Formats: sequence, C-alpha cells, structure tokens
Amino acid sequence: MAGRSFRIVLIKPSHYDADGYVIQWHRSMIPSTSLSTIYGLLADCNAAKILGPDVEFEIEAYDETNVVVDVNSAIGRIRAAGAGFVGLVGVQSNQFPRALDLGRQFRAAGLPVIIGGFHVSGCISMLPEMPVDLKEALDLGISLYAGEAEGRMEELVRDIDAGTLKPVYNYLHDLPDMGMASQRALPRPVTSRIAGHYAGFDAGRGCPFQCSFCTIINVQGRKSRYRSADEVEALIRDNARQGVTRFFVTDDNFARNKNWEAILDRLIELREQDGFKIKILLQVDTLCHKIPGFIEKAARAGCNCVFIGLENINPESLMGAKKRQNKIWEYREMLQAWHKAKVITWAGYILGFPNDTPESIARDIEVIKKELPIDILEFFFLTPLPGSEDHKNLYLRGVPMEPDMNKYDLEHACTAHPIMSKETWQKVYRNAWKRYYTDEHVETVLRRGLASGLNLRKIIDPMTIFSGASRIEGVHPLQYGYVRRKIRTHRRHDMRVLNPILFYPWRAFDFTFVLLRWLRLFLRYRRIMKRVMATPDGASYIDDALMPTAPNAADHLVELYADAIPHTHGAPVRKHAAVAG
Ligand code: B12
Ligand code: SF4
Repeated sequence: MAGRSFRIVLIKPSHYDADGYVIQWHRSMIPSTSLSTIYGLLADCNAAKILGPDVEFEIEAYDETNVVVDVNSAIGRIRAAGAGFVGLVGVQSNQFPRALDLGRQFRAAGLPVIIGGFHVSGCISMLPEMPVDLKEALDLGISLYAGEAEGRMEELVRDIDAGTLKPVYNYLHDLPDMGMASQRALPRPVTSRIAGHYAGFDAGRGCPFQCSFCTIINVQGRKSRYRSADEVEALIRDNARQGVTRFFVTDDNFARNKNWEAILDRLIELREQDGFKIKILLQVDTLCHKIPGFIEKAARAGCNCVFIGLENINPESLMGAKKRQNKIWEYREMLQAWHKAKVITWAGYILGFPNDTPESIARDIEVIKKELPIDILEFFFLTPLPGSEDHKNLYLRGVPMEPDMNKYDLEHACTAHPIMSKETWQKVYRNAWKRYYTDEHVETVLRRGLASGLNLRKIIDPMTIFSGASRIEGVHPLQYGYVRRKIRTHRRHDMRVLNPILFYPWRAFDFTFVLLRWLRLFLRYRRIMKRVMATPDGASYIDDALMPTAPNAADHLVELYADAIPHTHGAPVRKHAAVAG
C-alpha cells in the first residue's frame, strides 16, 4: 500500500514593531518551549502512527523571531502532501495580531489553521464572552485551542484529517499530568538559530502565589505539576545528542516546582558524573533562598544566571498587586546568596503601580542601585494582560483598555494610570533604562561582580544588550536578537507596503545608524570592564549592597520603606520611616 504524508507547519509568531514590521533577527536570544513542546507531541503522534501505518507526518517548526516564513511555499508543501495543517503556537496577546495576519493567508488558501497559547487560553479562562479578536479569528475559520495539549493532540489531529475540525477546543478545566508526553529536542537547524544554541523546556507548571497581574495561575493553575527527573534527563540527553546543553527552564517559578530537588540532583549527576556541560537559566521567586539547599544545588546543576521576580521595592505596591510573598527585607540576603554561588542576578521591575509617580520611581531605582546587588535590571509597564485578574476586573467594570493587542508587550501603557498621564508614564519607562544603565552604575555592578568572584564578561554582555535594546532598537531586551531583519512586504495587515525606492534607502540608513550606536555602546562598556579588571584591589571592593546582612541589624532599605511594610509574620521591627508611601 502506498503511503501518504501529513504535512504540519508550526509557527511561533513574533509581533510588530511601531512601524508595523515583524520583529525578527538573524539569531534570536531565547528558545521557544511552546514550539518544542508542540513539536514533541506531534512527533509522538507520528511515532504512534495515529492516522494509520501508512501515514508519515512531515513536521516543520519555525520561530518567526529568527526566521522569515515563506507562507506561499508552506502553502504549496501542505497542498502537495494533500493533508495537514498550520499550527500557530504559543501565541501571546501581543502576538495575536501577527498570528491573525499569518492565519488569514493560510485560510485564504483553504488550509486548516489552529491558534494556541496564552492569549486564547487567558481570554477564555477569565472573560464571560469571546473578545473581538478571538471572534475575528473564528470568522476567518481559524480554530482556537485553549488549555494544554499533552494527552490530547491525537484527538485534534484525527479531527483535522477527517475534516471535522471544531472551532474551539477548550481543555482549561482539565489540566493534564505533565508526564503525559515526553518533551523532545527540536531539530538542530531550528535550535541553531538561537544565539548560543539554547533550548527551552518546562520542568513544571503552576504557581501557588496570587499576583493580580499574572496570567499563569489562571491558565496553568496554582498547583505544582512537574516532570520527573527521568523525563528531564531524557530531554537533556535528547538535546545533547544534537550538541545542545544550554537550557532556559521556562517554569515561571522553579523554586515552587515540588520536584525541584530531584531534578537538580539529576542535573548535578549528569554534570559531575557523566560530564555533560549543562548550563541552565532559572526563574525563581524572592523567597527561594529560604529553601534549604536550593541555591547551592541550582548552582551545582549549572545555573549561571537567575531571573528573579522582584517586581517592585515599595511594599504598598507589592501588597496592592497581591504579591505578598515579596518581602523587601529579604531581598539583599537573597541576592547575595546567589552571588555567593557565583550566579548572575537578573530582576524584573514593574513601573506604574497605582501610587507610583515619576519621582517615586526615580527614587526607587536609585535605592535599588545603592542597596541591592542586582546585575541586570529590566523594566516593564504594569499591564492588564488578558488572562490576569487585573484584566478581568477592568473588563467587567468597563474601564477603557488599549484595543490593539500588539501593544500588550509590557512596553506600552494599556490603560489609564491614576496619577500619571500616558505620556508621563511612557517617559518614565524610557528614563528608567537610562537611570539604571548609567556608565557609573555599570562600573559599580562590575566592581561588585569582581568582588564576588563573578565572570565579568558574563555580566557585561547581557548588560550591553539590556542597556541598548530598548534605547537603540526600540524593543524590549526580551525580544532582542542579533542583527535585525525588516522585510519590506511583511508589514502589518492594515499598513501600506512601501515602494522599494522609499524603503531600501530608509532601511540602509536605519541599519547603519543602529549598528553605529551598538558599536559605540559596546566599546564604551568594554573600556569600563577593562578599567575594573585592572583595579589592583578589586576583590576587596565593598559598598552598601555587599554589606553582610546580620539578623536584627539596622537595614537602610527597610528603614526607607518602614511605613509601608505591613505587620506580617517575620516583618522587621520598625526603626524610623524616611519615605512615606
Ligand atoms: C519563555 C517565555 C518567554 C520567552 C519566549 C521565548 C520564545 N521564543 O517563545 C521570552 C522571555 C522571550 C518571553 C517574552 C515575553 N513574554 Co513570555 N513567557 C514565557 C513563559 C515563561 C513560558 C512560555 C512557554 O514556553 N510555555 C510552555 C508552553 C508549553 O506553554 P504554552 O505556550 O501555553 O503551550 C501549551 C498550550 O498553550 C497549548 N498550545 C500552545 N500553542 C499551541 C498550538 C497548537 C496548534 C495547539 C494544538 C496547542 C497549543 O499546548 C501547549 C502544551 O500544553 C510564559 C509563561 C508560561 N508559563 O507559559 C511567559 C508568557 C507567555 N509571556 C508573557 C509576556 C507578557 C511576555 C512579554 C510580552 C513580556 C516581557 N517583556 O517579558 C515578552 C514578549 C516577547 C515577544 N513578543 O515574543 C505572558 C503572556 C500573557 C499573555 N496574555 O499574552 C506569559 C504568559 C507570562 C506572564 N507574565 O503572564 N516570554
Ligand atoms: S510569583 Fe510569578 S508566576 Fe507566581 S503568581 Fe506571581 S507573577 Fe505569577
């Protein structure tokens, strides 16, 4: 019997810049776990021959942040196979307009298209009705997939093959066991497009906390679900066979993964006994240092950089966002513990909590610079992300919110602030990058790094990117990659494609100008690094952020915010308050 093909084109969409061009690069920085997960689930379906012994899946995977997808040739390949579909994978709210533009083209060719990811899941989980953009997708004949696909991919593929694809698949109320399917390595040509050949995987999902701006708890739940150490080892080995040993572990809070210890122990074993050169980047919370052995084991397991959800240093803002677990009197000790383990600290800071003013934000950033040993700091707008409690509340109260989902990238004001105008808030965001990444502070961070025995090159490279991405490229560093691509014809659906005579000279100027600015920044920061490295007594450098924290000792950071610290268990005894509110 002659076999037949089932061709699947998976695309992780990017989103549009302010000029309407797709944000894409020759090499992107961060791998997509959504893409590898869906790829793995479909590869499992193929191995199980779910459409019959004679049907072979041909799976293509593209991350639009690092590759330009040729839609017409993809359409041709699916048509030539005679069966298949297009999966738009891991689509966040800010990527939904781009996903619709891609979906529109494939639907015009009559092909089945399915969109999954946090925008669809978040909206369906929290809102009483479908928002307009989801309705638009349905009107185009695109199917929406809410919830997680582990253990259910077979049903979807069978429906597509039988021509009975449903408009909506909703599994939000049935969170699957994460062991339902193994994660697989993406083919090497896909991972090669990530700078440093990183791969992504999630070792767990769900978080016990209740931050009101967070979508994760309403989509993936608050209970910790996790992979076994055996499953993690299998996916590490699978990737290592392709030469990939660096991983971004995308658990939103690995410290609350109930299986963290078994997983880290296994990684330690793989590194120390089997010689795997594993490096991992973890996301954790500000109380992780209280978990016995956590930091020490994370470092031994290859963690060389950690992302910490600091969010703010004003206790009132943290309480207002229900981020009760963030206790500012613990921050310094936690950050110092990571440095002691030779791990670079990377923290996120949210701008625009209700009491924030330009002055209070400027003051808070200066306090952070002086008091906390943070290496990389990144800024976000407080954004009512679809899927969060904040978004739901505003939606139900009919409060106006930005209708363009492309702007839900945490780089835009998406709703009114009680004190700051939109323009002021936008200015505060731009100034925040400038204020943190001064040459003077870059030098201080490097001096602290040297005193803590950190590899300064590993600090200066991300610092250059985080300092320049927003200011030079106009994109958040999390969306940054190497060498920007702007394809003339890949412009937002409702924007005019420019005449080549206008486009190419503009692009040549734009490219050169950006390149020169990067070069200047790079050389300046390298000079600072050389100066710091040449300091004879660098190892003995000390400042407030490096001061040891002794129990009950006067802590300047705590005293600054004393009036705002709630009377919770473990809160420090007040001395005096220097800052009100
Ligand atoms: C890793 C990550 C990133 C990486 C992305 C790298 C990349 N190339 O994809 C980086 C760091 C770059 C990033 C950046 C941003 N991120 Co992010 N990110 C994540 C994180 C932590 C993990 C994503 C992931 O891979 N999940 C694992 C996969 C398996 O889950 P999944 O995508 O939901 O897929 C499952 C289902 O949805 C479904 N499914 C998904 N797609 C499809 C497709 C088909 C066909 C089917 C059948 C099923 C299906 O099946 C999957 C398996 O069960 C999530 C939080 C989270 N827990 O998911 C936030 C998250 C997705 N990010 C978010 C945000 C807001 C951002 C930023 C805008 C903000 C910022 N500045 O940080 C930027 C935007 C960047 C951009 N435009 O690309 C929000 C999105 C919320 C929303 N409503 O859109 C999240 C949810 C976190 C949050 N704060 O709430 N992010
Ligand atoms: S700690 Fe992080 S993942 Fe957990 S609820 Fe808060 S923002 Fe969400």
